[in-house]
Amino acid sequence: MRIGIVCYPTVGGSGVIATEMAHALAKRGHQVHLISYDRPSRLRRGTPGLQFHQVAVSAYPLFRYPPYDLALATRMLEVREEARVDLFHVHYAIPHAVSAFLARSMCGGCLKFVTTLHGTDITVVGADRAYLRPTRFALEQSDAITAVSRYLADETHLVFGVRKDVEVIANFVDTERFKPDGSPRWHQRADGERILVHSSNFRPVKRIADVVRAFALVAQEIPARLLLVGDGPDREHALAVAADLGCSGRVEHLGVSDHIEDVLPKADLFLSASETESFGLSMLEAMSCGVPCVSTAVGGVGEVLGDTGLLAPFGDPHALARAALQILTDSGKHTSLAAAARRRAVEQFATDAIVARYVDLYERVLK
Ligand code: GMT
Repeated sequence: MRIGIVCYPTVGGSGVIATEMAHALAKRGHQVHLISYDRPSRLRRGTPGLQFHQVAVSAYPLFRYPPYDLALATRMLEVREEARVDLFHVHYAIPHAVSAFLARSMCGGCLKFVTTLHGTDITVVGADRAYLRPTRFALEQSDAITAVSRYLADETHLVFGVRKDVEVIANFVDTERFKPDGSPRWHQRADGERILVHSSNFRPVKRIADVVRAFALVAQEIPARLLLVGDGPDREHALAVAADLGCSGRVEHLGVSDHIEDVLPKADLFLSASETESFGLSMLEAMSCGVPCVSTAVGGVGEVLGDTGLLAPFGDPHALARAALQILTDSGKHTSLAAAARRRAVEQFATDAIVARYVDLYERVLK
C-alpha cells in the first residue's frame, strides 16, 4: 500500500507512535510518506520506502496565527498526487483530521483517511469549545476512527458525542529495542541506591512537581535517585520544588534523550503523576525494559499496566510514595513485577501484532 502518515514532530507519544508506525510499515514493504512541519524526533534516516515531506507554513505579516491546517491540507494533496497515496492515517485529531477532510473535499472525495486519537486531542485540547465542533465534524467524516485505549474511546463518545464506531488499537513498543540489559537491581548493587525514572514532555498535565514530591518522600526512607528524562514547560518548576524539598542533589535532569532505551533498563522504578493519561507510552517502554511502574490511577493507565505495577489516586504524592516504597523495599515483589511487566509488554503490545491490526483496518477502509 501507499500510505500517508500525518503527525506532530515533537517529543510526545502521538509523534513517536506515528513515526514508529511509518518505520514498521516501510519495513513490511509498504510505501510510506510521513508528513509534518518538522522532522519527527524518532525519524531515522535511510529507511527504504519511507519518505519525509515537510509542510511549509509562511509567516506572512498579516497572520498572527499562520494557518497550518490549510498548508497541511495542500501538502497532503500534493503528496497524494506525487506518490499516488491510497490512504492517509492522521495521528492526533486537531487539526490533522480537519486538514484531511479539507484535502478530500478539495479533490472531490479522492482520498480516504483514518484518524487515530491519542489523548489530549480529546481530553484536554479537544474539549475546548473553540475546537470541539470542527473536530467532531472531522471525526465523523473519517473513514475510520481509532483510539489508543478503551478509556479514550469511551471519552470520545462521551465528550464529543461522536456516533461513529471508535475502534481500540493500543499503542505498541519495539520489544527488541526496549529490553532489559542485565543491569543489577538495587538489591544487587553495593550502594543499594534505588534509581527512579520519569520521562515525558514536562507539560502541566504530567504534574512533574508531584513526581518530585513523591520522590522526596521516598528518598527520606531509602537511598534513592531520580532521573528526569525529557523537557518542557514545567522543568524549572520541578527542579525548584526539588530544591525546596532539599533533594536537588538526588534529582538529575537528563534532558531529551535519543537513547531512552539505554536509560530505562538501569532504573528500578518508573514514576508517573499525570492528571490524565489516555495510555502512557513512556510507561509501556519502561515495562518492556522490565521496569515496574507506579502511576496515578487515571485514564487508560490501568489498561496498560494490568497487574504489573501499582496505582495511586491523582494529586496525592504521599500515596504515590507509599506505592513506590512497597516495591522498592521488597526485592521479591520487585523481581516478580519486573518480570511480569516485560512479559505483558511482549505478549500484548509488541509492534508486529499491533501494526498488523492497522494494516487490516487500512484494507477494510480501502475495500
Ligand atoms: O502526553 C502528551 O501530552 C502528548 C500526547 C501526544 O499525543 O503526543 O500523548 C498522548 O498520546 C500518547 C500516545 O498515544 C499517550 O501515550 C499519552 O497517554 C497521551 N497523553 C495524554 O493523554 C495526556
